[in-house]
This record gives sequence, C-alpha cells and structure tokens, in this order.
Amino acid sequence: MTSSVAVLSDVHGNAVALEAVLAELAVDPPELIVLGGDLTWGPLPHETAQLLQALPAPALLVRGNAERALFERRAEKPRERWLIDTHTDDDMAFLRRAEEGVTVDVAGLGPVRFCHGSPRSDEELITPATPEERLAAAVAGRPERVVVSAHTHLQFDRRAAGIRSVNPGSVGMPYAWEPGAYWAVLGPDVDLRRTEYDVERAVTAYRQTDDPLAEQMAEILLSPPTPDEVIAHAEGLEFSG
Ligand SMILES: [Mn+2]
Repeated sequence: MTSSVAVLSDVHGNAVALEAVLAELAVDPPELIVLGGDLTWGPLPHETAQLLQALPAPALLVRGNAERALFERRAEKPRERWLIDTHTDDDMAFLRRAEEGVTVDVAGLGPVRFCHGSPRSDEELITPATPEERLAAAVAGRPERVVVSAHTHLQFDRRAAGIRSVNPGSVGMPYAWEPGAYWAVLGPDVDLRRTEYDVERAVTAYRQTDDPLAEQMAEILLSPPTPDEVIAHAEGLEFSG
C-alpha cells in the first residue's frame, strides 16, 4: 500500500515547468512518483531527461505515444529527426524503463491503473466529456476502479461508467485557462495541483533551441487552446495519431 503518489505527465520537454514541480516535491516528497508519458518530446528534451533522473522519490514510468515514437525511431519529419538526434544514449536508456501501464495500490483509493491515453491505447483521448459508453469500453477488462490517464493535457477528476477517471493535466503543455504546471497527488484522495512558474523563461529557452517547432511550442505556452476547444476536438477524433 502506497500512501502518496505524485503523478507528472506530458512534460513535453518543458524542463522549466518540471523544475518548478520538482522544487515543490522536494519540500514534501511523495512515497512514489508515476511519470505518465510524453516526457521529453518537446524543445528541451535532454534537460528534461536529466531532471527526471534526479527525482526526490522512486519513480515508475508509463510509456506515452511520444516515447513509443522515440523507441521506433520514426523520423518522417524534421521535428522527429531533431528529437531523435537530441536524446542522448543515457536519456534513451532512462525512457526505456517505461511500461505500457502500471497499477499501484494507493491508500484511500485502492488499486489505481496509470496509463497514457487509456488502458487500451496510448492514443485514446479521454476527456471529462467522454461518453460513458466509450469510457466503459476503454477500461473493459481492467479490475481497477480508479484510472489515471494523460495525453489530452486536460486536468480533471470525474466519476463515470463505474470508475473514477482522473487526469493530472500536463506539466509542460497544459490546455487550461490558468498558466502553470499541472499535476496531481493521489492518496488518500485525489488532489489536483497547479504550480506557477516563469513561463517567459520557458519561452526564452525554447527560442534558443534548434527545435523546428520551438516557435509553435512557445505560442502554445503563451496562449493555449481552451479546454472547451480541446474537448470538442478530442471527442470528434476519439483517438489521436
Ligand atoms: Mn500523448
């Protein structure tokens, strides 16, 4: 039984945001950290991977669609080539610890399943508006009654389809009204967190990289899509990729 689990997902290479969350975690370390995937796929991949290798608690890694793309070394676009080239061998060795999903028995919550998109796909888009029927299909066969997903960059805590569907939001690329790094602590309840950090510093750091998408990533940080826009888009697609 684990008393407290910090969940950090979708860092997307924003080492500045991650640093702020880790500073908060260092003050009051959880028993365990679960990293929910899409960690280094962004403008500061190596800096992000280095921070993740010095966490203040033991960590389990869930594989996101971005880690899968790195492992497959798919490089059809300049951005993909840049990301593959920018990860060091050590960065890749760390990411290769990632599992498709992990289950942790959390005090007050019972067995919790952590996944990236949904238990059945790292590209499934689960939002607070996902119809109960699709949510039930997405978790079919899983015994856990609490399912923590990521991937949509939306923070929520919802009871539906006989489960508690939780998303900690995104540390480095949130789709939210308020700027900041979004994450969560589980045990004994679900505590959704937001940590303020210097977004301008992240934007400046992005613009100093050779990331072909640096400017777009900076613009998303400065004016992200609204949650309503993201929900409408995601529910239209159901699966990304
Ligand atoms: Mn993803």
